[in-house]
Amino acid sequence: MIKVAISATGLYIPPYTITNEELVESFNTYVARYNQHNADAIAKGELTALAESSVGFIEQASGIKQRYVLEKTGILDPERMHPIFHERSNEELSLMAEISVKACQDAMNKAGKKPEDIDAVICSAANMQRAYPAMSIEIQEALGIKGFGYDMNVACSSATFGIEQAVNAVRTGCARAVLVVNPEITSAHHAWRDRDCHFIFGDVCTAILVERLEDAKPGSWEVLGTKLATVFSNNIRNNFGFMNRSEDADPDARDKLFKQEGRKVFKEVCPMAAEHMATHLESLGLNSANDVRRYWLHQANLSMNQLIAKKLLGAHEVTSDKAPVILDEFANTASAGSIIAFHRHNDDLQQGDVGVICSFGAGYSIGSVIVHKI
Ligand code: CO8
Repeated sequence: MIKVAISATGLYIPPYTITNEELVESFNTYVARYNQHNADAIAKGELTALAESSVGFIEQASGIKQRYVLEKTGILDPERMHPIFHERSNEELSLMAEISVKACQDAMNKAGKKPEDIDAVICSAANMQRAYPAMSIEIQEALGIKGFGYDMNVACSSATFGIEQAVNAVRTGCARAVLVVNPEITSAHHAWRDRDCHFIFGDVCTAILVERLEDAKPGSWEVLGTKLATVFSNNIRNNFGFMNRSEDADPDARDKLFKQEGRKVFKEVCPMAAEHMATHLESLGLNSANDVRRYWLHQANLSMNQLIAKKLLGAHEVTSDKAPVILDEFANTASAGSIIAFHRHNDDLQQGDVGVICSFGAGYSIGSVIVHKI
């Protein structure tokens, strides 16, 4: 079997930030207007008054301080509360492909690779902009890459699941090098009017270049193993889909956007993720507390990551050196979170160091990638 490495990652950061203060001000204006508009019905007990959000709650409950977005005026407009994107013609590059190309070019430049060195593109994200043609094929064409492309979606675990497919393609000789790209335009399918979750998400795009170890530069990361797991759960769900029209469903109903039981997710996913990584490490003869230099974890909630890392390390405290945090700056970026953590925090490690990239989220789905610096 051919040995495989992650030789570079790329990151595209959208142009706008929304701070918690800006978000809460807009949300609370929406709440005040709603309550005023419905004052009679609320007084009669026919409707429940909406409650305000608060910056203090958001930071204490999640660790998120701001998020990047591709468009901010529509999100912050209390009459709209979702981004304004202009429909593009079929002749123009789609928005999802545009940000993907930028992240892929960043990864290719870092690895010193040209389009002719790459044989496949996997576009793996929590939502696709359209049904077909596959986003990956448009990205492949825009980058000038030959070979093949396909799309996949495993929500927050899309990137790690995509890495496993890329690793297998290179390992078995199907491709010399594969780009995995994760365009996460979460702002377009987020429930910005829901107090329980309006602060959670941000937009971003990450890319990962997977290639033969023998072709990778020193400083790349050999993939020692990948492990995927899924267990069905309705606790994170979005019912938007192509059947909605034929079901005569309301396209604006609350269940057609991201929805979650945050507490249940927290309680159920933390032990599953810790157990998953510990077992995966053990299968390679590695110990989760002593042999791992760094954990690049999915970025949904700061306390969640601290709890998982404490279990793995058997420690009372977890430093950002052991489990770096990027969600304060980016919020939850679905599948891209653990890849941003890896992208931002792997250069300082030494040859021989072992690390784990791990995602966990809707499905439930968990994916871990154990790597070793060459
Ligand atoms: N402001 C002020 N107070 C609030 C707010 C708010 N915004 N929201 C809730 N509260 C109040 C509640 O009313 C409650 O009050 P009371 O105690 O009086 O009833 C109190 O705060 C506590 O509420 P919660 O129990 O809901 O708060 P938690 O401490 O559990 O924190 C979190 C909520 C932050 C959501 C937390 O549960 C969490 O992060 N859980 C993990 C979630 C997670 O990991 N989800 C993964 C989803 S991501 C994924 O899989 C990708 C999906 C695809 C991408 C979709 C893109 C759009």
